[in-house]
Formats: sequence, C-alpha cells, structure tokens
Amino acid sequence: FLRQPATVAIIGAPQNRGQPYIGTDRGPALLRRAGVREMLASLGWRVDDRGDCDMGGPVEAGWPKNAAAVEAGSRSLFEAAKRAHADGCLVLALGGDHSIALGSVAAAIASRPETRILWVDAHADCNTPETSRSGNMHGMPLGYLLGLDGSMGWLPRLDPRHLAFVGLRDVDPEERKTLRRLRDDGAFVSTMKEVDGLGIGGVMREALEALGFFRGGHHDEKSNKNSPPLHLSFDIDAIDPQIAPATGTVVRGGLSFREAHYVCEAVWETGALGSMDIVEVNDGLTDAAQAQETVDLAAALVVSACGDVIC
Ligand code: 6HN
Ligand code: MN
Ligand code: MN
Ligand code: MN
Repeated sequence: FLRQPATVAIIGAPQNRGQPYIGTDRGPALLRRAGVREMLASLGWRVDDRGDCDMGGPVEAGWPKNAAAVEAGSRSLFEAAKRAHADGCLVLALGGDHSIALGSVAAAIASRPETRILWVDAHADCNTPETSRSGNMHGMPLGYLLGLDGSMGWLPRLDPRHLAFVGLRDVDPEERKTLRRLRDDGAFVSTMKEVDGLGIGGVMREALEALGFFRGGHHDEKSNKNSPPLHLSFDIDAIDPQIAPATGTVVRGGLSFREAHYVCEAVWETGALGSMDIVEVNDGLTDAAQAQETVDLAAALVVSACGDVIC
C-alpha cells in the first residue's frame, strides 16, 4: 500500500436507482465542473479521471427497488475501483447515491482486506431488503457488505470491527437493533449526540483510535506507518441541510461546515487514506444557488480529505 499515492483515480458512479429521485446521477458531472480535478492537481496530485461507470438498467418494480440496476452498477464500479487500487492509486468515487458504496467499499476490501471504513452519514445504511421500510437500496449498502443479507455472492465481507460511524441522527427502528449488535461486535458507533458532547475533535479521535489509527492530531509519517488503509464514505446528508440542502434525505441537526471539514482533515492526517466516496448530491431538489452551494461544499470536502491543510 502506497501511503500517499501520487495519483488519484477518479471514477464517476452516476447512480440514481438506489433512491427515488432523478438528479443524483448528475453528481459526477457537477463535481467535475466544480473543479475537483483542478483543485486536486493544485495540491500536487496526478489526476487520472477514468470517466463514468455504467450504472445498470431501467427502473424496475420489485423489492428492493431497482435491485438489478443497483447491483449491476455497483459491480461495474467494483471492477473499475479494483483496477485503480491495483494501479496504486488513491481511489475517488463520485456518486451517485450511496448504493455505489457496494462497489467502492467492496473494491477497497477486496484489494486490501484490512481496510477500515469511516461512514459519515445522517443514516446508518445497514438495512436489508427484510428490514427496509422504503425498499431503497441506498439505505442498504452496509447491510449487504456486513453479510446481513447474503444475496450478493460477489461481495467480500466487511468485519464490523473495521467500521466506524460518524454523524448518525436518522436511524430506523430495525437499524437501531442492528447498530447495537454491530457495536457489540466491535464497530464504532457514534451519533450527533456524541458530536454535541465531545466535539468533533473528540469524536474523530475516538473513531480513528477505534479503527486502529494513531491518536495524535498531527500528521506524522511514522505514526500510522503500518496501519491499514482508510476508506472514507462521505454522504453529503451528514451535513446540516442549512449548509448542504441539495440532497434527497435531509435531516436537521447535522454537521456544521467546519465539523465536516474537520472530519476530512483528520482523515487526511492519518496518512492512511486509500479511497473515498462522495455521495447523494442532487441538484434537482432545490433552487440553483442551493444546489451549487452543496456541490461546492462536496468538492471542497474531497479536497480537504486529499490534503488541503494549511500547515
Ligand atoms: N442514504 N433509512 C432510510 C431507508 O430508506 O432505508 C434512509 C436511507 C438513506 C440512505 O442517505 O444514503
Ligand atoms: Mn448514506
Ligand atoms: Mn482484522
Ligand atoms: Mn444519508
């Protein structure tokens, strides 16, 4: 594993079949237009934009909804992301709805099984077709990855001890039971209550420590030298809707602008970032100015996680 790979591979995953709205499919194009590639290049990255993956078939009835399109889309991202990992790149997946994490997280684990997953989201996304009330697969990627539903045989299994949640505040009743079980099995589970109580600095210190990273605040080449890679899955709805309104499942009481940046800065300072998703941006649900604000914030967070720290 290259600690700080010189190349970031960008893979678009314009998926909207994991949730009910048109618009998340425009995420990759919006993020590119917002200048993600140029900003990463100005940090010193070589940027290898590998274009967009095919996100699968038409809207279908059935349960879960659009199962074939979501699985096919995630598998094509899985293959593209595995190739980028094999090339030694930092792998950046631009969503798309959060169902794409089926592909991106699976690729990270398949490529490097000790990969740790930091899930930053208002939601726990650990439903299964059985527990889900919506049938929307963007609420299920962790359910499948943790093996709570075994129907996607191609998925590698995510060990709950390798998973940490930050930002939770809208969790279904069945998911609450699942979270308690996951916590018993070694997952780090935190909600907005912990952000209130400990501050985001305290939450991130605990989360990264639980995942096995050095607890120092400052990036130090030696500190996480033999640590596993870290995958950051950032759902834009983790952020408060006053700041990031252009997304499909808005929940009040989210991360502030600075808290969201701090999450990304702390991730960068581990020196272990191996891959990242940015998901659930949807410019079709608000006015244009709100959409642009959300897109620009999403782009800025990617850049933060990729090393945009002042000193
Ligand atoms: N996301 N728990 C709800 C569901 O439909 O399963 C919401 C899921 C939201 C998913 O934001 O990525
Ligand atoms: Mn999500
Ligand atoms: Mn392990
Ligand atoms: Mn969410």
